[in-house]
Amino acid sequence: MRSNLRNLLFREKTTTKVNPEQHLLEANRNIRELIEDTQIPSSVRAELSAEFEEISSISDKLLNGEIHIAAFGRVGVGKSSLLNALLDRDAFSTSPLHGETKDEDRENWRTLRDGHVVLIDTPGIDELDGEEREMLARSISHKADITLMLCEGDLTDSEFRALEQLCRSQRTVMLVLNKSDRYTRTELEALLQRLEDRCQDLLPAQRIVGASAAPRPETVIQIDESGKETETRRHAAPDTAVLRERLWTLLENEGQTLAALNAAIFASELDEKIATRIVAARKSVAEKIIRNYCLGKGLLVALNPVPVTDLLAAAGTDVAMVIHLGEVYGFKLSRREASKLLLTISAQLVALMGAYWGMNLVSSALKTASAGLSTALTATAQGALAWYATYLTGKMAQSWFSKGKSWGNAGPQQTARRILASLDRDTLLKTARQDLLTRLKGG
Ligand SMILES: Nc1nc2c(ncn2[C@@H]2O[C@H](COP(=O)(O)OP(=O)(O)O)[C@@H](O)[C@H]2O)c(=O)[nH]1
Ligand SMILES: [Mg+2]
Repeated sequence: MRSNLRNLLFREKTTTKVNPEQHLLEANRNIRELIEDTQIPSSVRAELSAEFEEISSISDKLLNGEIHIAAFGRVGVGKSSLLNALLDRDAFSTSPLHGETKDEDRENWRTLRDGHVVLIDTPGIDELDGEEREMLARSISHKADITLMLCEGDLTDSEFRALEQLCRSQRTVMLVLNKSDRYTRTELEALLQRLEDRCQDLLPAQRIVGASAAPRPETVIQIDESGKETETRRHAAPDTAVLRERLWTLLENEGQTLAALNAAIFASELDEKIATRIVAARKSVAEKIIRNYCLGKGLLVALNPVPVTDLLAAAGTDVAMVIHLGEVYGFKLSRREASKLLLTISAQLVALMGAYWGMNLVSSALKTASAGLSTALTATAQGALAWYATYLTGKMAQSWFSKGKSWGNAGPQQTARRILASLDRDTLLKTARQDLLTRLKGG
């Protein structure tokens, strides 16, 4: 563990119920565990790469003691200008035209005792449609410890919804009424009051502040002794004093606690999300594998005129499929173990579907009798049965692996019944036939 992380763990004392030290430890442990989990096969890792990237970036952020502040809001409300005003330099490009900020952009702001503060600029929310906007809001609130939601007047409906979404994510949000220079003092006070009223269920009043990031130049009229008027334009300095003061107090008092809490919330949300995604990813990879073996075995049976070879080669295919499926669930099976599992599975399937397995054998026998004469159609029908049998075998094996190499409370017989009941046999056989015919016709 790096020393700044250790400092952070033991320095902060809090009176609230949540324990940030605990959260940070937990968050970091969860994050590392997920990254290093060798149980997750590489094919599944590939499907989860975006999530893994997010985890590593938040983990790095924690280790470096970074606190992120992101500006969020409609195009042209002055997000880039406000961050520049905080930085005292023009780091982010601004424009009176729409959509200057295309991607997320970042700059270092200031240094804290045990880390530093990073400012993050984002594209405008109104250039994205509903779903994209929601995704942006979510991804920003994941990464940002403090989100500055900017507006330039009363909130529009979509601004209000975006603010609600941000606040719901349990992170720290400040609402900044920018371009205050455009209002008289009375107007400004009334506007701030209106925002406080509208947002009273979302934000405490001290989290709502006015600012002028890039006020318009002031027109100064001077009258000389002769009574002649001259008009000059005077540069107006940005006013972010209240915002700075509130932000700084927040950072000094709670900065690292916020970062730790944020990481903890992030990690637990991600944990949940990843667990579900891993289950889903394994399922879809397994399904693809099963389908491939179904086709392989179906073709083998359909094309091979010698039934004994059919069966032997087919058994070899099943062993390979079971070993392959095991890998997806993080188990390395020997051929012997795979064969043992296949014996259990086929015993169940034979018991439950005697007729079908019988038919499979009968059609194999038929094929011998009419050696060389079998039409594409009978060959396909036989292949389709082999396809279907492989599918059931694969599903049984998948169920066994997904319960950690066990049949669970249900046992193999119940499992077979459940799988059979959940599948639509006729549709699957039709799929099998089409699958095989496409391949046979295509060469
Ligand atoms: N009057 C006034 N104009 C501002 C203020 N802040 C930004 N602007 C102007 O608003 C326009 C859009 O600013 P920009 O920072 O690019 O907005 P963004 O799209 O939210 O990043 C620019 O022309 C800025 O000069 C302000 O406080 N007062
Ligand atoms: Mg911008």
